[in-house]
Amino acid sequence: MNGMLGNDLGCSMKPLLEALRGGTPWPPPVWLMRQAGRYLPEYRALRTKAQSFIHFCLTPELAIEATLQPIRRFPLDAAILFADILLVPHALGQEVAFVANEGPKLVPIRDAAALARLSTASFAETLAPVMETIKGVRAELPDDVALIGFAGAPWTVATYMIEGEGGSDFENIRGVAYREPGFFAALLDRLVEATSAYLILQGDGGAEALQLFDSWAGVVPASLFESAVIAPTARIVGAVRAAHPEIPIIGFPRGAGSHLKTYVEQTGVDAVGIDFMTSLARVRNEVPESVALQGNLDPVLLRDGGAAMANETRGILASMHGHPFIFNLGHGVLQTTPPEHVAELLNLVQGARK
Ligand code: 1CP
Repeated sequence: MNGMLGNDLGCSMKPLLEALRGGTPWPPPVWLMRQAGRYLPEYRALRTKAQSFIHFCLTPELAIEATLQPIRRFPLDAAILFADILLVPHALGQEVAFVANEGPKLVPIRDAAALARLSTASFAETLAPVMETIKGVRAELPDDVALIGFAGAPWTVATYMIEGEGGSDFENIRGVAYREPGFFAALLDRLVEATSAYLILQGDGGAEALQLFDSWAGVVPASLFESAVIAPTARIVGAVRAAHPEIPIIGFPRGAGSHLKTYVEQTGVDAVGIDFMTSLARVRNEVPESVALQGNLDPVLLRDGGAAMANETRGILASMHGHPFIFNLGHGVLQTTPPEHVAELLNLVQGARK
């Protein structure tokens, strides 16, 4: 969509949606990946009310509150649904647990028999509370704050499903992807279908933009990037757009590096999240003028605050003025981040000169 349209409608449209539609509101809209979570004391207090992390995500009263906590504290332009990418394997019947201080643990799926045991029979029912959360958040959000829904992209979700945990070296998934292409393609197919259905439900519930997190796109072997990242993402974008043509889709292929341009061209995403290893100014020259860019302050700079954060923030703003842009981090907020640094960052971004 063209930038003029976004600018003309700017006064009535939420700034995040204006940028996602190709407009260039300035100062740019800003939100932060992982803006809810353990760096906030009020989150840590709320978290003690649920016996497990999955229960927490699937209890609308708690998930609504967790989604709204950063919005109450900071003048952000978007809320992101409080949930997790691993709710999809959970809803397909894979055993998923979150172990305190260790992260996710799953009973791994590495062959066709294990894959065949997954089922969509109770998928929509299991995830129905997420739709209640979306409705509840929408009812409470200020008029100019947009609600972003999300899911993990198939490759990234498959890494957890096959490895059985986070923080691995990805040797199992790479081995399986090369050695058993039929099984691997079948797993990605299941995930394309489930993820499309889940995102469509989020759109039905009232999500105003959707982000696909491909956090581990950086470890995909080059010869598999097309089949493991681009094609599944393009299918999801197509399915979601057919159901909800009005909802913009943000892709975040973290670590995609030299594949980024192809990713944008071939998946059809409306916007792309840029990691902190990649130069925004360079990507700006490579992608169509209508594709919004989102990113890419190093979360370490937010943790540390001060002059280094201010300098880098000014550089990012200078390089993106005049292009559809959403200020964000290059990955999620670190747990050790002092909340005051978020306020400091928002002051810098929102004080940017017109
Ligand atoms: O006990 C706790 O509080 C658990 C910590 C936690 C939180 C707060 C996890 C476990 N997930 C979440 C919420 C979450 N996860 C959100 C909503 C909050 C927000 O963004 O404000 C979102 C968008 C996610 C997405 C997510 N989960 C991603 C993609 C983003 C990224 O960081 O790359 C990934 C990879 C996960 C898996 C996951 N869930 C939780 C952990 C500790 C992990 C990562 C494990 C690993 O490093 O491999």
